[in-house]
Amino acid sequence: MRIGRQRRSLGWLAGVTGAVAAALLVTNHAAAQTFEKTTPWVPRGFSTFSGDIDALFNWILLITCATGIGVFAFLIYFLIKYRYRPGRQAKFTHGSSKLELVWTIIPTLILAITAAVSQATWGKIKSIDAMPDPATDPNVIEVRVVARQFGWIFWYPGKDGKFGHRSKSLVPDGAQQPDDLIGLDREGDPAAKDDVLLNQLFVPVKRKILLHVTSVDVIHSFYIPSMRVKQDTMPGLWTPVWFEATKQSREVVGVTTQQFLFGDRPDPRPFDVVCAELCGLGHYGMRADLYVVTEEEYNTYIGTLMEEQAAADDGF
Ligand SMILES: [Cu+2]
Repeated sequence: MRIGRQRRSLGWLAGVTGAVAAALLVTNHAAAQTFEKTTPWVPRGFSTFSGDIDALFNWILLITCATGIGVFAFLIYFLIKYRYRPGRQAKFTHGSSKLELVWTIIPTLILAITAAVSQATWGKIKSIDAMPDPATDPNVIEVRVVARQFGWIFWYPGKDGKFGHRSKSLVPDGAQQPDDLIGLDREGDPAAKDDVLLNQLFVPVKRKILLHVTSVDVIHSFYIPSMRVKQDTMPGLWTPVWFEATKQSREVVGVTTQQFLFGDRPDPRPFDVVCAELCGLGHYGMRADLYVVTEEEYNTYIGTLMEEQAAADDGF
């Protein structure tokens, strides 16, 4: 009789948990639809793999929400059921092997499915095979990203396609200029002469962009929310990360009234680049802009900068 009542209560709890989780799933989906997103929790994604990441995000969110609701429902149930009552005696139990099996097998299955699903997405983005290779694919654009307290330097290789040499010994005390901050050897290495250093990232739409990220001081995290790209930047290590934007930033974020960048048309507004690792007092302001532009605009703008840099009189 008592067991029967307990089972019914547990059945109820499981039912309520399932219903709340299902309601969450529907609400999540509806909110996403309303804002034309694949998940309502982060900005809209515009890289080739953002949909995969969001699907994974939604799946993990559903599981963790259902688990959280279930755990709290049980907690409240036990709090009420076993509250203090005069004369009630504690009962010793050896536990239940059946119950232990159930709560071991179910999470194992959930974790195994999550691992299998995320492995497929991970492999598509992070595996060696998935990494774009500029040596075999000339369409890949390679840019280096250097993080520092508190800003970003985007380093383009120049017309020769080669990144110049850099040395710690070329970094003066209190360095402020990008060249100094990364210790670029403009005078000693011909490959460095035409390298272009910017504090904004320009890339053409629908091209594979291979970034190598590093830091000159502490650990930062290079994050482009709209591209679903996030990578820790480690001092002394170049870490590859890539993305391919599916839309120009002007199509998504619009344009400004200025005509500074491309002369004949209004400047696009950029996507955000931020630091996602608490890295010091100025962390909040450690951001940059990502302009995703047409192939032609990219070639004109970056090409001009590279030529200007190559022709620049270095003054020595
Ligand atoms: Cu940072």
